[in-house]
Amino acid sequence: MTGINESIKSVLKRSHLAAQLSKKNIGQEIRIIGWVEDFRDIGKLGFIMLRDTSGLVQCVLLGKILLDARNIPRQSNVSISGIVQDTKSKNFEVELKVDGMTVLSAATLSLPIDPTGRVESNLDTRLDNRALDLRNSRVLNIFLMRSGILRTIREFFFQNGFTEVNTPKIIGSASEGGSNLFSFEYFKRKGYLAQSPQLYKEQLVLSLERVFEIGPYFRAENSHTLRHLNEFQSVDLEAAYLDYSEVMDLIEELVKKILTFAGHSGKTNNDNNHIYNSTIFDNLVHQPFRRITYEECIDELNNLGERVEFGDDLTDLSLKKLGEKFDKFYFITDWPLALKPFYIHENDDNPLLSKSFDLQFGYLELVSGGTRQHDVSKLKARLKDQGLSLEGFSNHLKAFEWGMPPHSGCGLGLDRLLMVLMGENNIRETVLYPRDTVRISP
Ligand code: AMO
Repeated sequence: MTGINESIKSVLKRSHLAAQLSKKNIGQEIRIIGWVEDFRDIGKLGFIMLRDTSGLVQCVLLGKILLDARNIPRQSNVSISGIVQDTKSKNFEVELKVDGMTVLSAATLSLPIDPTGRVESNLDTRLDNRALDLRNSRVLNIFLMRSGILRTIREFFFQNGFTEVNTPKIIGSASEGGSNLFSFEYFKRKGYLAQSPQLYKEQLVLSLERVFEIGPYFRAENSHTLRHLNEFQSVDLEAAYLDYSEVMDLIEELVKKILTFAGHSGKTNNDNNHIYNSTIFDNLVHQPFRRITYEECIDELNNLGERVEFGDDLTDLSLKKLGEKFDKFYFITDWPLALKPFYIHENDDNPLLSKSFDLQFGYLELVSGGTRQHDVSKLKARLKDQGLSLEGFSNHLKAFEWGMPPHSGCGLGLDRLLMVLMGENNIRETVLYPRDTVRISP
């Protein structure tokens, strides 16, 4: 850093993160930097609980430093030096006997939420103050886990010969059909926010064969549920020469890799405030996910007293019942073609069915995908059947006349997967700055 004198420069250089301290460090002079989570004053002695992204350190204060500490508001950002010593505390392996302390940035005295969670705030207030909310270790852990999962997903795709791509989110016509498109004025014409990268990822298979994209979907749906957002992140894959059952194999392997990562990453910080429940998930890594056809689901639902006919979409209630019956991860395969978007391939033996699947976790749909229609005349017929204009899709359709390989793919809702893994029942908990029908800021 330029323009900063040596002493300031040195207080910005931490020697350790909280979670790195152990008995091995006893007797060493170290420096840690973080925020004051708590301060306990018992007269001649005081304790600061200092938090950084890795966890907590107990800091012991005496004399002049203790007097100074009395004026530091909680959540202030401070740099502390001291000697590591043994501790009587049950919660820590060691503690820090402080010999120097610099307030890098003081917090205001009245904060809008209490990041320790001792004073509870409702979700809306927490989201209105999200940056501060992330100082709560339970909340922070969701996003540390999310970042680790993203790395795991990328590694998986690279190991399997996929190329990462970024497709435009400002587009000139619908990617999924339907009406749930956000539109806006784009230099005197209409622009839309992409509902998914569906058309682009299929076109890219023409030359790249295997692509994946991790990016936002925008859906102008007026849904008010715990599992829908208007902007969410999806992990999309598209691969030449695979059919939908092989895509199911891939996605099953990916989910198991994520479970293995989450199980191993265990506690992401040192204060036990971790909410990934490995006891639920560890066993699932060794079992195949069940694959149940749509028609079997219909039979099952009728057995359970629901009146559902072939061709009906599965309602929330039906999915809840199936979720109770099948539990955890399972695929629902071979949906009626009429329920699926225009780009899904029909079943070779029964044109009323499709080569498609959803991956469920209980009632919650996590992934949707299938074998794609790559015969351009059939694709055109499907677009017409669904009332979509061929002109709007002309750019897309021409790629299918240039030797498009047969291909399959799917999209996985990342925020929903995080909900499942972290035991959250509201998708807003797993997104830093969620966008729903009423929330557009911060
Ligand atoms: P679909 O529309 O099913 O498929 O979306 C894929 C996955 O995204 C998640 N998801 C959502 N998450 C949060 N809020 C929402 N409003 C929301 N809607 C969907 C779900 C879902 O399974 N193009 C296809 C994918 C493909 O076939 O490749 C598609 O968009 O977890």
